[in-house]
Amino acid sequence: MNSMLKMAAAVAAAALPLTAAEVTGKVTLKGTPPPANIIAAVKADANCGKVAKGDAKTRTYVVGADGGLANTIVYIKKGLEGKTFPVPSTKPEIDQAGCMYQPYVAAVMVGQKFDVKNSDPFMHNVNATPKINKGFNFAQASQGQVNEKVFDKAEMGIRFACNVHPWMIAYVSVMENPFFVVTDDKGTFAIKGDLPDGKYTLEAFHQKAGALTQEIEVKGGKATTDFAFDVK
Ligand SMILES: [Cu+2]
Repeated sequence: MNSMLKMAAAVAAAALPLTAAEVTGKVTLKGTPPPANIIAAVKADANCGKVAKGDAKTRTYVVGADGGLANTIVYIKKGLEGKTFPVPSTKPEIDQAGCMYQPYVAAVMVGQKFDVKNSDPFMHNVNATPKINKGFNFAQASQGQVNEKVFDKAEMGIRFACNVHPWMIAYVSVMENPFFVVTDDKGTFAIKGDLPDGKYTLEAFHQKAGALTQEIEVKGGKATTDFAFDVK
């Protein structure tokens, strides 16, 4: 191979990850949601009261100053049928800290392991009640205890609850492909990965506000779109 051909081959190889894509945008909530409630039971509880940091509040709608809606899962819902993708190498953590689940909303891919942790120096109980997947219900008696879990079927909004502290709730969604993300506290999202150019249905899913879909086209690895939910 002459040097020009070698160079051309090297350039082609370097350009190979052409599918590295980014789907970005913002999720907002129109109108004014009901205010978050202070969960007085946290401070009133003999154990929780010792570890609570500030006032624990309900998280039905977590909205930023400009209407940005947090805790919304944005993901590619259609357009990838028949394709398989590797499970993300990251291992999300669902923590119990200050008698609240952190985060309130999480998403994992089918087959992606995640940790359930107890950061508090007393017992919590983790009761996951899926409709499609297999549920589990176990105690985490000691501080720092970690249990690894995995779901093997796609399912949105699996409820996690603690039977010791009834206000402790979290929602975990199990996604079919790795192209998903949970909006941050400004409502923004950026789905990154080896997503081929093409047309897709993008869905924004919020545990209370519901789901909205948009047709998008990823071109040159880029697409951007916004979602606006009504208060429900
Ligand atoms: Cu608990």
